[in-house]
Amino acid sequence: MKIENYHIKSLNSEQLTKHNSRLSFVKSEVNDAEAIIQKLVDFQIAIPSWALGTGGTRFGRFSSGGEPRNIEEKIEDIGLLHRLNGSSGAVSLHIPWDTVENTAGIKALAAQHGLRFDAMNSNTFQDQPDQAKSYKFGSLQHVDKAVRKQAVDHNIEVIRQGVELGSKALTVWLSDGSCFPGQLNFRKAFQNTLEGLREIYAALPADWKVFVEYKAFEPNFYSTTVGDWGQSLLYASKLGPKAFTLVDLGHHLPNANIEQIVSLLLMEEKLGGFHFNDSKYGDDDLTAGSMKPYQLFLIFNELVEGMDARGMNHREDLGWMIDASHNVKDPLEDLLQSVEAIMIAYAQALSVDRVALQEAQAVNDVVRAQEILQNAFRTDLRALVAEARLRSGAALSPIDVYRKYNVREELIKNRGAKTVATGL
Ligand code: PSV
Ligand code: MN
Repeated sequence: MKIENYHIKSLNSEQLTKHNSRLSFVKSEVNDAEAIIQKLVDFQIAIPSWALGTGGTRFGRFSSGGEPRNIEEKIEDIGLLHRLNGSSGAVSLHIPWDTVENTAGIKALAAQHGLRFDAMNSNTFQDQPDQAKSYKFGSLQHVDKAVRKQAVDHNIEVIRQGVELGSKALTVWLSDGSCFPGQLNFRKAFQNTLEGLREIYAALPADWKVFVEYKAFEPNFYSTTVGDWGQSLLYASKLGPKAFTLVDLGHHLPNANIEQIVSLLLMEEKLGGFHFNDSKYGDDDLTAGSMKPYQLFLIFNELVEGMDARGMNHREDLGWMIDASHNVKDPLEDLLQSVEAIMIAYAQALSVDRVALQEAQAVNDVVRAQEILQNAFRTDLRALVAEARLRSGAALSPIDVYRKYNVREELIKNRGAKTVATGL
């Protein structure tokens, strides 16, 4: 389904009067609205190739129909999102789910849609049909050197594919760990993993980064070999300056203070990137901002403060990605909602009165500090995000355009009702 400029313009013009009155109200509420709008225009969030199909659980998977059948169709779907919101200009691929045969063709297609390739993701948590060794008992941590070598070689192959596509980063998420006490020698598992990561690190081109993603549990339920930010930071520090920690919001134990984690990682110059999602219980793969929007804002508050303290470029210096694909919504509508929630949290964080906050902190004025943060959170900045979209030639209301032009129905007509995209 191709959404043309005139589709977007036609709905935008119907919604413009209302938008302008909301915008002028917000402009009267926040300082320097123009600077915030420009930052929102610049900000881009990568879409994971595996979120374009409906996610499943171990109990079942219910397709929305019209799911992309190949990498070309995945890029078309992400191009559509980017056209609608102007903020989804990058794609994050997962190998081997998205192994590319025709690199030049795929690059050209992505460029046509204004997309670049963000971090590449390796997969040593599943066995592939043609694979010699099994990852049942882990990959880089494995007691058998041949399994470890196979996992290292796979990661090096992912880097090779990424180089061809113009990506600049590799994300390594390992499901390695153990399900029962006594199954694993923790120290040996750590050392094997570090050795493997060092070999992968050595294969990185000079301008590449590697992100070490951590996760507390699942699929292993007793220990995880990269289980928290401390372990990830330990690996990243031992590896060297091209290695960073990646924070996936769904990968913490309940009530973890993620904003504090982010602040300290930034301080240590070891925060590499993000996987955004939301959750109530664990790694629930829910739409970003759907459960804990205040937490999302607090995370962005630390990000903006920490990046500005180091003079970092908000758009370029960290990898911004979504990692969510749950089981009931239309995946494209869900991604539009996630991007919107991330942009709102970013806008709120940009609007925080930092000077006043520092003053309140300096005199232990706890009440004032809370007022400053909650004032930013409770001011409705959606019109600023919509204005940024308008200025990028995108839709004031992406979901309205998507629904008005029956995108899902068209996709089902073209691709079929029973298609299933690769992913989990
Ligand atoms: C693991 O739960 C994870 O967050 C990693 O980023 C994987 O690459 C991705 O999900 C797979 O869906
Ligand atoms: Mn993730």
